[in-house]
Amino acid sequence: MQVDVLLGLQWGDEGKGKIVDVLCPEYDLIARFQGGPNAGHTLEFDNQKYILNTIPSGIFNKDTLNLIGNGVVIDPIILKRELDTLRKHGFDPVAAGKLVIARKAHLILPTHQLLDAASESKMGDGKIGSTLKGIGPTYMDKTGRNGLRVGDTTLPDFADRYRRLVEKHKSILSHYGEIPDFSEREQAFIEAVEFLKTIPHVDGEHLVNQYLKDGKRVLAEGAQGTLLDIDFGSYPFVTSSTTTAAGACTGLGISPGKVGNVIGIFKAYCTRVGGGPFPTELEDETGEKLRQLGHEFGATTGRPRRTGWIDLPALKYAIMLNGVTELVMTKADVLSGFETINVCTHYVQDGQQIDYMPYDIVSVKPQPVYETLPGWHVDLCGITEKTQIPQTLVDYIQYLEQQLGVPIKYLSVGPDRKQTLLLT
Ligand code: 2SA
Ligand code: GDP
Ligand code: MG
Repeated sequence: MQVDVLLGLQWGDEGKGKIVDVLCPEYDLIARFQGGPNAGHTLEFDNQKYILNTIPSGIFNKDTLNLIGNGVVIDPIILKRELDTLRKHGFDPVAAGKLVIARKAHLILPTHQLLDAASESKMGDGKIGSTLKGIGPTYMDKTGRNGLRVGDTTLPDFADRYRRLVEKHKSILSHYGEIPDFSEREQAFIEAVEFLKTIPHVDGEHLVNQYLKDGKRVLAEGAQGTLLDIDFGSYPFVTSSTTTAAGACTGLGISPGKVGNVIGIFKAYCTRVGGGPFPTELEDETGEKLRQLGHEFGATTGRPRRTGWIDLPALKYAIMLNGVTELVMTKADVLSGFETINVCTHYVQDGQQIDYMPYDIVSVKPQPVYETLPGWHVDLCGITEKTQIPQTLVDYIQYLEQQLGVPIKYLSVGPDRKQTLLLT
């Protein structure tokens, strides 16, 4: 058996949570492979909306096990809060034995968040627009070989290790100015670490590989999106993890040969939250209309998302980097309110047409070249059959498939899990 990988092809928030929830009955294990509580994965069913930050999106399916992989960074306080909220809604994945954590996943400390905020406060216009969850500093400690891991929490000297790392952070923070009081958050952290011990810790790499050996089906769940990848995103306006398919290998402990289908998700238009280049951004009434109709506000921070038209050079790049084998298009319903739809087919830079994202995209700002296509003026929210899809949307799908060279397998026409159509 192989691991299928599901990930975002744009700047995140493509609807990964919803689609994992739709697909998870086909899988025995859902494994998150990178990112942390910067992510907000939204799921809707039975008139209820859930936002998951750290917990994989297979959690509502009673037959699926969920693994928080070694590539994820975990804030125990946020994870505890997520589980408390689920419990209030009648779901207790820990009691049900449906949630396990990789011992090798790194921990976000309260001081990582302070470092994140301190770093952003000094960036001026170059601010990344981080979610301030401490993601960057935690991955820095991981690669700097200073980090604390989930498995460390059960060691007798965990308190000493914690203290040593906090002291290091304090000495860095002192260069930024006065260190804010974090005693309350530290207390919450200590309590949440005790709680973390009640969730089974596993060697995730053995678990995933054993599942494959046993012929079980595994889906790796990505967070953020390809254009936020630490290597291939619009650096430095990126997150601090590998958001591409390669991240599933390092973030779970599987070999490249064990990667099966790569399911790439994209919105029928495009959004970005945080700083950085966005060639097709619409900073006008049309952009505002997209934001309002698409409810484009950060699932974790509530920040308004920047909006724009779909960007084919960016999508082609993402498909190449990930080896995407099938596509899912979400939020087609949001475009129902538009007379015509623009598709960016190329950019113009220094008077030349280019069809790729240039290295200096951050400073040079390539101009998008659009093809205008007719819209569909049909409310899609209630459609349940492929045959009900309006012809202009069928044409849009076929146009994208032809441009991108990969079939669109699912079409999502609303936030609810039922609002999903199988196309192929
Ligand atoms: P960070 O916090 O260090 O990872 O931020 C670095 C950049 O990555 C962006 N980023 C995101 N972009 C889209 N969605 C994300 N999750 C939330 C959501 C975002 C929110 O689901 O809506 O609520 O604001 C996410 N997480 C990180 C971030 O904006 C920076 O540009
Ligand atoms: P993720 O981070 O990729 O899981 O996406 P988010 O949950 O951050 O953002 C996607 C938003 O779009 C959420 O509010 C979803 O409920 C919503 N959504 C997902 N698919 C669709 C769709 O096809 N149509 C509409 N209108 N909303 C959708
Ligand atoms: Mg999101």
